[in-house]
Amino acid sequence: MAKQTRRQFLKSIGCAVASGGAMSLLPGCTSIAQTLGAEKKPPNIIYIMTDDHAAHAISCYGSKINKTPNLDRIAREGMRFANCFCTNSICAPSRAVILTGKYSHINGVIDNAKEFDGSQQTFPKLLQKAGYETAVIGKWHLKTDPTGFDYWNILPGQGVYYNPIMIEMGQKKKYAGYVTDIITDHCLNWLKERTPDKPFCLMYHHKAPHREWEPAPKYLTLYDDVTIPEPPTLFDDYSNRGRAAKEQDMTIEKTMNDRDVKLVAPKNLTPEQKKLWDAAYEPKNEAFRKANLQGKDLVRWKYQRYIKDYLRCIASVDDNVGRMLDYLDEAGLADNTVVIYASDQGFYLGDHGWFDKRFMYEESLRMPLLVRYPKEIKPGSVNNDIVMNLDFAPTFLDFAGVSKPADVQGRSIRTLLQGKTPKNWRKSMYYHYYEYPAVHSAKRHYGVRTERYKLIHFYNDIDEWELYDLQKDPDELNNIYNDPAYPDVVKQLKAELSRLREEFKDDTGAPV
Ligand SMILES: [Ca+2]
Repeated sequence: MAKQTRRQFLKSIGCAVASGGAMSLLPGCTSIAQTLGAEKKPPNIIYIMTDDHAAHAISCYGSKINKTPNLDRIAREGMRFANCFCTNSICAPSRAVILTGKYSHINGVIDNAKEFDGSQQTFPKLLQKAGYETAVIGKWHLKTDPTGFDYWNILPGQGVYYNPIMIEMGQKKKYAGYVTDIITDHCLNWLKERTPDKPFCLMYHHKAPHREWEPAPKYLTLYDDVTIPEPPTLFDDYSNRGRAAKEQDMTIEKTMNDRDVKLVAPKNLTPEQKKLWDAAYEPKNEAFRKANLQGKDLVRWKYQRYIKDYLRCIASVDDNVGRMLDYLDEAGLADNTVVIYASDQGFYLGDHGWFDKRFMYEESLRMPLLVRYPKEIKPGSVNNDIVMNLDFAPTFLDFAGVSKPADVQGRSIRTLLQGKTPKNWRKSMYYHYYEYPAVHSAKRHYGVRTERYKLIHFYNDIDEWELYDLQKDPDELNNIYNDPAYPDVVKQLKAELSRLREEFKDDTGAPV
């Protein structure tokens, strides 16, 4: 009898069943579990991560440009973190921080070019030792094979949206269809096939909505009949900022190319997909239109092409997260599973005229973080404390009942999830970005963000400081580092920056 069918059958006749001489419990049978003293079984963990999904494209974060009903459901049934930040806003580095609970200069992945040393301590390895069954499915992007997982099935590198190849435990296989659906299919299959009596940790990693933002065939024409609102800083001229903001290479105007705006189709489409693609994007007409646009009109056209595709990709993510949540309900797993939704960092959605991430400015520094765990989290709660991707690993260890190794630098947010912020919770966060010179030319910098202020030091080929008062200037348009009203703030923040660099043992980059 197939596993699932057997389980369904067992469920129909009762919850407990003799298995190998021991009682094994079926999901959803908490009363019997409690009778047997099994209530101490640690919760399951499903960590859902997208790639480059900015919080301001999620409706529970106040998005003005899209709706995400299934992501909103996690917030409605759990907690939304309003101030979760990334320590190094780029793909591979953020993933390495999440796995280790350690800053980039400690885990070794300071930029996308570095390989992750899989022999080091990670939270999945520690969960495995504690009896968890672990899996990672979807985008990995750390160059070396995953370690610490009983099962892995990953995209090679960035992967592709259509008809992707995946590497299952070292074996390459090609799948027909759309990547966001396929990754979810694999996750659901793994959940159905796993060892039922072990707690599990599944890292469910989407490729979407990473560049070049290629939608599922069914969403190719979503938003065709609407104009997406433009961000207020789309035509930022970077006055009152330093060289870093002026000299980057990530504008919609200059950097965004024909592939990004879909005047060039991907190579791996089937003839049928190509037909749908051409019909949706009208390459000849749109190329003609683009050629006849200039200045702000051209930026506006490109922004619409970009943002609609970005949001179309998110529509598929939202649908598939809904499939996952429905499965957890059907399988009776919802009560004893911590469900997390996050992205590896934020993203510029035309803000400051940009796409991409990297900078410590708000749109890419901020990460979405939604957590549902009915046993400990009050539905619909919002937390405003400063938390980081550095905290994810210690949080998962906390839920698993594993004590935090001394070298893990983050802090568990479990008490925050329970609605109790410890008195000594952090009041500032430390950031350090390294990938320069490189694509998009975002200069090296580190900095500190408090509830109200942000101080950034750009170094390497420059030596410039920027200070923002986020209360008065939430869009970060006025660098007040040299403003005569703020020398005390600068002094305090520099002291805090030095303290954080010492706490996190970071002596890389220019001195403060
Ligand atoms: Ca990313």
